[in-house]
Amino acid sequence: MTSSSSHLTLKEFCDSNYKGSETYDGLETVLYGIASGAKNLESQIRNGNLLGMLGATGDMNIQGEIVQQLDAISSDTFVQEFKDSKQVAMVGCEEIEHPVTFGDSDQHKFIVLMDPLDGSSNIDVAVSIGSIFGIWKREPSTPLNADLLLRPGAEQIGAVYVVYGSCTVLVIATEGTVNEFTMNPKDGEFYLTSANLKYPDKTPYYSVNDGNTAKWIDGIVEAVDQLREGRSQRYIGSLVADFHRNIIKGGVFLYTADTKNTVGRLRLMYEANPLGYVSVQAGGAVSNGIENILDIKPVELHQRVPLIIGNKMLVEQIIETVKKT
Ligand code: P6P
Repeated sequence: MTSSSSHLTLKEFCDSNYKGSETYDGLETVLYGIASGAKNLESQIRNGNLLGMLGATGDMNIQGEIVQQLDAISSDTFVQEFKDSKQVAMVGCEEIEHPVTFGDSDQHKFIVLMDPLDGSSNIDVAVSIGSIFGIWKREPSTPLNADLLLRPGAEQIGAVYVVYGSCTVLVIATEGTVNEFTMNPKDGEFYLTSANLKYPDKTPYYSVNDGNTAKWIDGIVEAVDQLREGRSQRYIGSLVADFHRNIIKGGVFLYTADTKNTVGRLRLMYEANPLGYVSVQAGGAVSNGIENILDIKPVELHQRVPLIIGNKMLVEQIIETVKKT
């Protein structure tokens, strides 16, 4: 059995991959902040039941959703980590209506868009949830305004997600490479467990909420019927966990527009863009059914988008089927 000592730590990985890089200079501090926040949250999630931290706060967020206690805690945790990093100029967050700004010095080189806790409906039933981050660069002296947040996903320089599941994994994507780290509960350190992740050719799973069938357009009904042939349906209800299973085992996730969610349910800036960036760096694809989501010019921080993401062959198959129907 390999011990943690046989795996690179997150710091060792960052030292060997980002040191001396102009693009990634300072990124390691942002990543350490995400890892620190994830370690903190992991403990609160696992003990939430015992500490009375489950359930709602009674507040409503900008999405019109009831805010769970752990939603608020996760948002506060990562906002503080990014402020303390002194590398992040501005954060856009699912739980916060307006952008949070930290500083406009030349050192504040990054912009982060985040869903601090994805899968809220699963928090109090002991099912996997996660955190999602998209990272863009800020050139020195660029003014901190909404336009600085509203850039296409293709301009990201990195993306990160965390899954608080049977173990806690932190996955980092930068240009051309996706790397998975796993937290050792004994020392709270993240160790490299899968280097250069790529989607497998096999696609045993498809992930969709079948309960929406009556609301789909005909093309999607046909496309999902095709996916059913020779595959198993897996739907966790936490996008980030479904996404991680698909990138490891092979498959596709779709949450398209329907008669109720006419522009889709999931959010462009801090769900589709970061995970879309990871998907593409792992050899996959991401689409709204018409175009590559990473090419969309955003107009609003909390805008929603139809999402088809995963194995490239399956994403393209779904798009072609919809076009023909
Ligand atoms: P539904 C969780 O609330 C979330 O934003 C995603 O993580 C998840 O994939 C989706 O919504 C689930 O939505 O309508 O199937 O419950």
